[in-house]
Amino acid sequence: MISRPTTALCATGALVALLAPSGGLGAAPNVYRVQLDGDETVEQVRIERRRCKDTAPCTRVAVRDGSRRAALTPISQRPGNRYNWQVSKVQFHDLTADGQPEIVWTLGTVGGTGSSPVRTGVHTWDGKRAKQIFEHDNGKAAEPGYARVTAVRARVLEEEGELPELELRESLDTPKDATCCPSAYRYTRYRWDGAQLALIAGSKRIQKKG
Ligand SMILES: [Ca+2]
Repeated sequence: MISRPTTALCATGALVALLAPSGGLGAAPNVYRVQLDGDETVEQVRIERRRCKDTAPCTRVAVRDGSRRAALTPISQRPGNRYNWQVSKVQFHDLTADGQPEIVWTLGTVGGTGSSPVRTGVHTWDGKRAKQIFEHDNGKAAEPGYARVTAVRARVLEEEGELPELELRESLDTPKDATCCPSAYRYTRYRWDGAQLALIAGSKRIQKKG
């Protein structure tokens, strides 16, 4: 069982820091140069801005590999919601243990609050096409005793000799809680099973805040 980030996680973080993102979208970089498939060409993972009627930018994650381009994430939340997405975080971790990193992304709602939709996903890129191996939407099935699920944080736990694990932390609110300050967190962990990042049996735990 992995309970905390290790030295290996630090090494991965250093790799991403060397990718020298350029440009800017507010404070966030809009282009990461990263080797995703192991061939000679280094890919670009871009946070692309798209037209929308919101006052803040609507953005998506896309890959450029030579002449190939692929959008990984949507702009609109329709048909489920009338809102639009904004990329809030992009991370690179080798979750499938094939020696090449995957793209771990988190989307927030444009102009959203703490209770607005958040989506977390993971894509692989093999040089020809993207394949989504994980998706999670917040707001699903609050535990008994809690009214709602709000914020989500994703991080990757790595340990020498083990498959990395994607850990999600969701906020569990009671009716009295402001969305800033949940009463508890729900943790779940996911691991590559050869086809997708699957929920690790028994990994769910509820941690009440003291
Ligand atoms: Ca490449």
